[in-house]
Amino acid sequence: MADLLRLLLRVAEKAANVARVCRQEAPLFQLLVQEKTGDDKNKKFVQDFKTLADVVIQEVIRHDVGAQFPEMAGFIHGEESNKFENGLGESVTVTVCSTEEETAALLSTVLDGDHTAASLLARAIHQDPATIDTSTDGLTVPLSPSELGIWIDPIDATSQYIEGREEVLEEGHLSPSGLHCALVLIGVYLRSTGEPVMGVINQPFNSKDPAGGGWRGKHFWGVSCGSINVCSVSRPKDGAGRGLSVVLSSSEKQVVKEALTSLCGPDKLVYASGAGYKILCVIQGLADAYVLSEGSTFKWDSCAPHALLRALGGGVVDLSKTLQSNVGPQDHKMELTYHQPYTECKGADRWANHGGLVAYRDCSQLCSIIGALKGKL
Ligand code: 2IP
Ligand code: CA
Repeated sequence: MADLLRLLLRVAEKAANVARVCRQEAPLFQLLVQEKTGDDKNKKFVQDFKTLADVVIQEVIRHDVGAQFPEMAGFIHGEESNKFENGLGESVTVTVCSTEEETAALLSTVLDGDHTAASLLARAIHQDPATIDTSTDGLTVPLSPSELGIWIDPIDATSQYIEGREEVLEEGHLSPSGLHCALVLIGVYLRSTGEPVMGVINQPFNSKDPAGGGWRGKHFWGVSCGSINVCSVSRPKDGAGRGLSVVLSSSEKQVVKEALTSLCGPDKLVYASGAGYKILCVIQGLADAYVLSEGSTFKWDSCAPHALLRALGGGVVDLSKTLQSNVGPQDHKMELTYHQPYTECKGADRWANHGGLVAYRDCSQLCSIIGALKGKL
């Protein structure tokens, strides 16, 4: 299934391109950042353009994967539904058509006849992405498409994507908010066990071309299946004596912040936006762990980066399950899985990571964190 990895890298690059085009092309950008004001008849649509951008990206991925691997077509899930209502109250299902013109015509019905915006979006959808260096030569992945399912988060950290602040990234440093927190996440899991086995992360706004050529993206990938553990990011060096650093959501509970301050020291707690970006910080060694005590992330947020962490020898555990259990946190049963919904919940909540999570690279660090939080939540 190295073919699947190469396809996901290509399609994630196409998705990143759509995300960039929506910010770069004035007619699309205006829709993206437009405030809902007045009683415009397009009000419903206008406030939802960001959702349309998400839906379009998700459909591009679903379309391209389904076309090459038809066995996977019924098992490609995402954050968004592709049903849309336009300003006239008509319901439209957004799909990728076989030609750019047909896609433009369909998008135009959702965009209430804005042909310029529809054509720009359709062009980005049908354009082949630039070839990316994947360095996956020689990789064999012993999996077949009929065993696999996919979770897509078309744009994680949407609020940062819309706000669009441009931060200058310093090598080796985590930057808490800004466009670079927005990520395209595609995770692959085993249908039988729910284990994440492959992940692709594309960061559409990684660096700005100094010559004025716009934003350049960056991609990361990992495969973890049986004895095969390969990741495009090399395992960060263990900084013995450096102290444990933890990244948190700024809305994290005080009790968690206090317990972790006692464990790590106050200057080792850092805050960042985006669930996917926080796990990416752990993957890159910009933080040692990400702790979240709320059930505010979903399978599409964690599946892809979880696969990369597994490939590096780490993982993502269910925090509340781990705190309640008598076996050690390193027990593999504590890891998040991706195949079964919470049947007692409705809508998106069926796929929430209800127990919170801890993303880690190193098991002994996970144990210290669990020890510090035990009895506190
Ligand atoms: C969100 C996004 C948020 C995150 C939340 C995710 O996904 O990543 O930033 O909250 O958990 O579900 P926080 O930044 O506080 O960790 P989306 O942007 O796709 O809705
Ligand atoms: Ca998300």
